[in-house]
Amino acid sequence: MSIVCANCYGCVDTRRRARRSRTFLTLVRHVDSVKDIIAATAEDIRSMRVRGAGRIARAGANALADFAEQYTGSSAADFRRDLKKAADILLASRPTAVSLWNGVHASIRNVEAAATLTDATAAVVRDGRAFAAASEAAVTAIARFGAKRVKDGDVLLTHCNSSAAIGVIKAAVQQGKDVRVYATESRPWRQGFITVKQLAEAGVDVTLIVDSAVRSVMPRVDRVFVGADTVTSTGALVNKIGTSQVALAAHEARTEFNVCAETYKLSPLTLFGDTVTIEERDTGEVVRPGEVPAGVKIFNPVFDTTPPQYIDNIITELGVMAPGSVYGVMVKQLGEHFSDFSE
Ligand code: RUB
Repeated sequence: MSIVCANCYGCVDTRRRARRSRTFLTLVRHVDSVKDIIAATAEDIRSMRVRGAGRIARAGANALADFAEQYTGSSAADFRRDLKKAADILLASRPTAVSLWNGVHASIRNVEAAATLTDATAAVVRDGRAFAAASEAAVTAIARFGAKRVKDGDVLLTHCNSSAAIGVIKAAVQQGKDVRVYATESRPWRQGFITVKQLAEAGVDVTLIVDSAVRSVMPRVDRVFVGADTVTSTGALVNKIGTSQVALAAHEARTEFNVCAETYKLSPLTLFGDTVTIEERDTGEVVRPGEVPAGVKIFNPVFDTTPPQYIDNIITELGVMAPGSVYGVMVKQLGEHFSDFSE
C-alpha cells in the first residue's frame, strides 16, 4: 500500500514526510492497487497537488518504480504492455515540463532489453529510483554552483516557485551572504506564496510583489534566479507564465538573468523539430464564477517562452553554461540513443 500526498502543493517525498509529521498523516490517502498508483499520481500532477517540474518528474519515476515493484502480472510481455499504458497516463497529466517525459523515459528505457519479467520489473525499480535520486542530487549541485554567483549584499528576484532557484538562494544565505529577495506573486496560482513561506522559514529577507511590479523593482535587483520546465535545443526557456516579462525587464535594466535547470529539463525532442506544448488551464483559476460579465473570454496559458538572448546563464548540475551550449550538452547526453528521438 502506498501513501500519496493529498493536499500539499509540492510534495513528492510523501512517505518520508508522512513519517516525519503526524499532521501530515491525516492528509494522506491510501492507494489500493497497482493501477491506482499510476492514476493517483497522474491526478496529483494534473490537479497540481504535486507541482514544479522537478517534483513531477520524480513523482512519475517513483510511481513507475512502485508500479513495477508491486506488479502481479505473469509475463514480461504483459508487463511491457501495462507499463506502456502507465507511462502514457503519466505523460498525459501535464504537457509542458519535459522533466516528466525525461523521468518516465529514464525509468522504462531498459525494459525492452530485459529477458524475463523479473529482470524487466527490476530494471524499472532500479532506473526509476535512480532517476529520482539523481534529480535530487542535481538540485543540490545547482544550489552550490548558483550560490557562488551571489554576492554579499545582493538583491535577488525569483518568479513562481522553483526548488532549484530557491536552493540557490538558501545556499547563498547559508554561506553567510546578506541577500534580499523579491518574490513575485505568480498569478493565477500564486505559487509565490509558497516561495515567500519557504524563504521566510529559512530566515531570508523576502518581499512579495505582484507580477506587474517586476519592471518597477528591477533597477534595484542584481540577479534574477528562475527555474525551468523545459529548455529547448536553441537554449530558449519554457517556464511559468510571466518569466519572459521578468527576463525582458532584467535585460532592459542590465540585471543578470539566471535559469536554474537540471539537465533533465533539456528537451531532446526539440532537437528534432518538436515544439513545446504550452499548457492552458481552467479559466476558474483566473476568475471566480460571476466575477466578470457572461461572454467575457478568459485565456489562461500557464507557461511562456523566454528567447535565449535574454538569458545570461543556465545553471545545471554539470556546470554553468550559456544558452548556446545547450545543443552540445543534449547531443552528448543522448550519445548512442541520439537517433531514437528523431522519429
Ligand atoms: C512551476 C514552475 C517552476 C518550474 C521549475 O510551475 O514554473 O519554475 O517548474 O520548478 P507549476 P523546479 O507551479 O505550474 O508547476 O525548480 O521546482 O523544478
